[in-house]
Amino acid sequence: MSAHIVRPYGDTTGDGMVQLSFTLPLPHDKRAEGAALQLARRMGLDPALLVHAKAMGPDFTFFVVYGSTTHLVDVDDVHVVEREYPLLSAKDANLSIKRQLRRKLVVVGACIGTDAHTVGIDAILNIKGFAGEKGLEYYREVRVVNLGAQVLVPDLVARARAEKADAVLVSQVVTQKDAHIHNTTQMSAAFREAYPAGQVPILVAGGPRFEEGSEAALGVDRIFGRGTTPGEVASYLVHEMTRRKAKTS
Ligand code: B12
Repeated sequence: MSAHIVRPYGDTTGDGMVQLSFTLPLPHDKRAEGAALQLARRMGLDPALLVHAKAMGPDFTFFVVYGSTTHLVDVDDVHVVEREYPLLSAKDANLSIKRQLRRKLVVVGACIGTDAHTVGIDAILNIKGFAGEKGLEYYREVRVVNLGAQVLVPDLVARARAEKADAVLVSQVVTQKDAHIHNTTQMSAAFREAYPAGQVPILVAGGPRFEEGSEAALGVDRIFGRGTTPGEVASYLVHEMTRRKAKTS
């Protein structure tokens, strides 16, 4: 096997073992267990072992299946989105903002829609920060307006205008029925409608389950995913601010 072709690993290197969990809309019985194994085999697990099955009410069953996948991954075929801007210290980010804007950079943040998961956006914005890095409130040249949870898009747009926001940061953690996609698309469309072309604030969406590289489809400038740190976001904002300034001057 070439070094660039890999398989998952359980007991022995290359044995292909993976664990998978899912729910079927069937009452828990032998037929449901057979259906779970059939699905696992069709997904490329062979042999597939049913290691857990539990009734979830009278009509559904939750399964855990362990098995060897027949699929391989070619690592040379994996495409990664690389960060295209340098990571700045808080001091350098502040200096750059001061030199270019001669005022504070205004950042408005919120969890939009019905989403009440504020821990992620707070990790980026609150002075306390995340993973040993201080949040944007710590940056002397950044003014943060954190609107908290369950903010409606029209309210976010109105507040962004009132605060003269340079950047709008929204968080979406709940992905049920693609809520994160619908809410973000609705948000970006509302900003494009409310602002003249070329004057829309920097639009940033973040959350653990956004697809990398889906900025264009969502109408935002940048997406940040799992494990993002405040320094990465501050560095991006400075980068994008600089790019926009260069374009207009
Ligand atoms: C804490 C929590 C809650 C708390 C939230 C408290 C709060 N004030 O935030 C409470 C108890 C309220 C809650 C409620 C619910 N929750 Co909840 N919750 C969680 C939990 C356990 C942790 C989330 C978290 O805080 N992570 C830590 C932060 C730091 O990580 P993060 O959000 O990913 O943020 C990082 C990055 O994504 C990124 N980021 C995030 N946002 C942004 C924004 C910007 C601009 C940027 C740059 C970066 C960025 O940076 C952050 C730092 O790296 C997760 C499960 C899990 N382990 O993830 C479930 C989870 C998110 N919840 C879930 C669900 C279903 C719910 C409820 C619907 C449950 C219910 N039936 O009532 C409700 C919904 C409430 C609502 N209206 O939104 C599901 C979502 C499933 C899905 N597919 O959508 C999860 C995944 C649990 C699960 N496995 O089922 N929840």
